[in-house]
Amino acid sequence: MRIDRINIYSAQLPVKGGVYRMASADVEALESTLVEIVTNNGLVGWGETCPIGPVYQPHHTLGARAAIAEIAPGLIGAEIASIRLLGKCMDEHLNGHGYAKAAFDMAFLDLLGQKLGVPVSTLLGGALTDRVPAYYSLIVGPPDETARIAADKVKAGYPRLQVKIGGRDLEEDVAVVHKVWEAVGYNARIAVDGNRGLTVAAAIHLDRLCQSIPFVFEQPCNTMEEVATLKGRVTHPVYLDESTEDQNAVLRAISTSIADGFGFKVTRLGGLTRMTTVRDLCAIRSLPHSCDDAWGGDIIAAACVHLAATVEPRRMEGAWIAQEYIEGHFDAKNPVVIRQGHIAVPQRPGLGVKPEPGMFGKPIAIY
Ligand code: 0XW
Ligand code: MG
Repeated sequence: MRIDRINIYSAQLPVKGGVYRMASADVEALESTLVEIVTNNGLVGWGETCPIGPVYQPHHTLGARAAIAEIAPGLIGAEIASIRLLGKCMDEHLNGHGYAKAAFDMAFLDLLGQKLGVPVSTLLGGALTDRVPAYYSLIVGPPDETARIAADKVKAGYPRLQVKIGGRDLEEDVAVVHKVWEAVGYNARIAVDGNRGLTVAAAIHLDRLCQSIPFVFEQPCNTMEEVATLKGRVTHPVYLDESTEDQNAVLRAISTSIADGFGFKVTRLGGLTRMTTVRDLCAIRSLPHSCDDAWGGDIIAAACVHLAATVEPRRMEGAWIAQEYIEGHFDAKNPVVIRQGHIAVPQRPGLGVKPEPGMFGKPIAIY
């Protein structure tokens, strides 16, 4: 089975509700990039990459498309058999740019899964469950309203909440953490996500002013070095998200004990195949982590869920998918959906989702 043609599509994903607000940026609409690989035996595999704007991390839509243009011509004619060989082929055409390579990696696994008749979770080592927990991300907002939404989401079945803070007065951030805790208590686990927006001083103050509330503190400060200085000065466990720029950053964070857990993004780490390495490193040190992506439709959602299914449930912090913030699905027949705060793992061969034919219009590039 060889690669005959690669079609690239663009999909607009406006934010349901108008704006998704984080300390680092407000976003109103995202543009996803879809990779469709057609093989000589007629199989079709899909991949996707969708940075959440140009500021959240050093990724952006046009960057992904430029990287894809470097990589795609070199893949034509390649055999879909060894995922490692295909990864090597991509590296020989472009150094770095894992978030673009991630879309190809998804499509390779989708094709191999279809060829072998197994779901992608099997190719990633095997599912441990057929249903993974999701978590709800509460954007930076007024404390009372945020607490009300938090209570509703826990009632709807979410086992975990992520409360966004940062980019405003410390007083409001402290208030939102207290109000969410009063509203949900032990009925949900809580992560407080600073999205790089707090100074070390602000992070220490927030930690002290919320001392008795059991939450994990996600990416409070901008750099891994700033976060490292929190060790021994804050009482809450500290997780890294944006700082996990690649496998090496994760290795450094684990080996120097900077992080007590992680918010992982599949595309940022370079794709599902590379994620299996950091998943296994985390297993060695009993470190919890999520399996998310920054944004995206059903292709990315399926990728996150397949991976999440292979993580030991006691360390699984949830799969975040953008469903609550986008309208509709790429695959209306077999969508990836959150029900009672959990997501069923697709059981069909490959990723298990297929965008409706023609739904993205004409390709923006063909190789
Ligand atoms: C909640 N997320 C997974 C979605 C947005 O991309 C932000 C991100 C995070 O945890 O920072
Ligand atoms: Mg985060």
